[in-house]
Amino acid sequence: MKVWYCPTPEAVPGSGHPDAAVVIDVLRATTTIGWALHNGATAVHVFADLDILQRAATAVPQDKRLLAGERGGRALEGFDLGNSPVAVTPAVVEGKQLFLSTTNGTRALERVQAVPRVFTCSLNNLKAVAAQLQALAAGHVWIVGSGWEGSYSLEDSLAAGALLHSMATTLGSDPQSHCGNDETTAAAALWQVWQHNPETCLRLATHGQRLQRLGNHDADLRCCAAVNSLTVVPTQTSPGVFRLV
Ligand code: 3SL
Repeated sequence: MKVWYCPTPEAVPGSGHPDAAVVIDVLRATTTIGWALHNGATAVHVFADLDILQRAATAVPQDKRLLAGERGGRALEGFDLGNSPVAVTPAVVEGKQLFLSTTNGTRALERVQAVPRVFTCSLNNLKAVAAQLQALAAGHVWIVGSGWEGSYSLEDSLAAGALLHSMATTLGSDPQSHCGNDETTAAAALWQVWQHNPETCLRLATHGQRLQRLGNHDADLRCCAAVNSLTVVPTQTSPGVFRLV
């Protein structure tokens, strides 16, 4: 299995035919998607564009849908939820479809919508995603970081490296043997630096600092840093729609 890490949606190649794409937005979109589905949401629909989200949501009865999202880390006016993984509790999301738009994560998901298999990953579900890729016998995998408005983000690269290590452990192989580009090799090295304290890395990252400036995000940071706290693999079942299959 060869892995190409693209640190931002903009870095995703315009051509190429991977077997699977794994999208990461540790802070916080793919962490929130994982927890929402784990806690009983029936689907998460992702959108870069808010008007399209609003129109699509009207197809689902009001008592069965929740609008969720943020811009710049702040919850959106008129929406039911922001983008906090600790807010998508069973009491809030069970039996509901989420319509989610975030600054970077949902844009990254849109960028790879046409890849045959698309999964979301965070530090919470590394093992589960690695096992899924192994089961697929995927030969060519893109890992896509969400970054921040087109720039590199430390926390997504940390998780990309962690996923590479998890895949190598699952396959019983050397992580370096799976690296398709230098970005993947660098991500793998990052994980070796912070594997014993990923929350420190999340707090150092510029977006971790942004969240801390916006208010108390301790619970979110703790949740986002919890390695393998989930066993779910959010899977794209139709363009822009993620479910557990
Ligand atoms: O950038 C994104 O897509 C978000 O996950 C950012 S935030 O953590 O919700 O502010």
